[in-house]
Amino acid sequence: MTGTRARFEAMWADLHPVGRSPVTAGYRRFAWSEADLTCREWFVGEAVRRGLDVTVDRNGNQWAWWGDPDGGGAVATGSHLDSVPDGGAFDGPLGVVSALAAVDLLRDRDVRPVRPLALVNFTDEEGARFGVPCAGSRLMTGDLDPDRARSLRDADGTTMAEAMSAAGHDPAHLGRGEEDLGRLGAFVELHVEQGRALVDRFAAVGVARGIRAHGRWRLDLYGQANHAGTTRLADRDDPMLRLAAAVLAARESADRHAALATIGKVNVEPGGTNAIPSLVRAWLDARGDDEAAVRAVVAAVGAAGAAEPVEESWSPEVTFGRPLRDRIAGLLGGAPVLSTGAGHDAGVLSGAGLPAAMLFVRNPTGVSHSPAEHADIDDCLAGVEALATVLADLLTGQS
Ligand code: HGY
Ligand code: MN
Ligand code: MN
Repeated sequence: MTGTRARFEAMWADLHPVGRSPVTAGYRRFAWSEADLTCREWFVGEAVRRGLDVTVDRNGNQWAWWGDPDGGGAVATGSHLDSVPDGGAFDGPLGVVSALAAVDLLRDRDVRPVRPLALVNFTDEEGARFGVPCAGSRLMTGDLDPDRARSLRDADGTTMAEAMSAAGHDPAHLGRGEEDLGRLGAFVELHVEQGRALVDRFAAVGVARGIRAHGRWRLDLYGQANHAGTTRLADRDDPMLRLAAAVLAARESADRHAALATIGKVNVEPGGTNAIPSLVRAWLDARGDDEAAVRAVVAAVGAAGAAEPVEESWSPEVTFGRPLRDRIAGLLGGAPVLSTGAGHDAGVLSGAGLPAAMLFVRNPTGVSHSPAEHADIDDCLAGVEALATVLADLLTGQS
C-alpha cells in the first residue's frame, strides 16, 4: 500500500490549502466560488494525469472517464468538493481522492474493465451558497427545476445562473440529463462517516443501509422596527421572541418525534444593536426516520414561530438497493451496514432509480461539518482498498 499511501497523501496535500480559513481552519468551498473552481481545476489535473477523459455535463458536474462513456452500463464513483461554511477536510474530498487512488490501484493490479468507469465531482452538494443540497445531482435527475435553480440567490444576491456564467459554465442548458443518466449502470460513493457507528464497531469501513428523510425550511418572521431604548415592551412587535419560541419548539418536537432539528442559520434585519428587528429569517434543518416525523416537527416549529415554513428542499427516506448493497458487503467480508442522517448524491441517484451504494470510512470522533472532522490515514487507505475491491468486481464481473 506504500504506492497508494504516497499517491493519496500527495493529492491530499494539494487539496488541503484550497479554501481553508487561516482563522478557523475550516473550509469555505462554496459552489462556483474561486475555491470551488480551484478544486475543479485540481480534479481535471488529476484526471488528465491518469489519462482519463474529462467531460462537464449540462449541470456543471465533472466526469472523468476510463473507457468509452457510451460503452454502456458505466460504473461511476466519486463525491463532491464543495463544503459547508467552516466545513471539514474530508466531507466530499475523501470520496473524490479515494476514487482517483482506487483507479491507480486497479491499474497496479492490471484490472481490465469490461465496462466504462467514471469518476465524478458532483457540483454544489452542500447547498451552502444557494440553499439547495445536492443541486448538481438533483438537476441531473430532474429533481431540481432548472428555472428555480437559475434564480436561487446567495447571501449577496448573486443568482446561481450569474455565478455559473461568471465561472464559464452556461446555465442555459440546466436540466435532467437523460444522456448522462443513460450512460450509468451503478454509482458507488465513498464518504467519511458523519457519526460514530464504525468507531463503536471497531471497523474501518462500513456500507450504507440508507439515508433518513430530511429537508430544509425557511421561516420569515416579520416584526416592527423600532427604537431599543424608547419602545415600551407592551408596544413591541419583536420577531426575535418568535424565533426563540421556534428554536425551543424545534428541540422539543424533535425529541418527541425521535427526529433531529437544527436552526443553524439566522439573518436579522436590519441588524442594529439598538433597533428592534423588522425581520428575522431562520432556516430549519429537520430529519427523521420517516416523512411524518419530519413534517410533525416542521409543523410544530411553524406554529411556535407563527409563520408558515417555506420548504426549500426535501429528501425522502432512501433505502439503498439490496442487490448492490449485499454484493458490496459480501466483497468486504461482512462490513457493518449503517444508516445515516446525512444526505448524499448517492441518495439522489438511488431515488432516481440508479443502483447506488455508499462506503463509509471511520471517523474517530464522528464530528463533521466542522474543522474538527477527521479520518486517520490508515482508515483512508482501507477505504481506498475497499473501493478498489468493489470497483474491480463491478467493472469486470457480471453486470
Ligand atoms: O446536509 C447534509 O446532510 C449533507 O452534508 N449535504
Ligand atoms: Mn456535508
Ligand atoms: Mn458530503
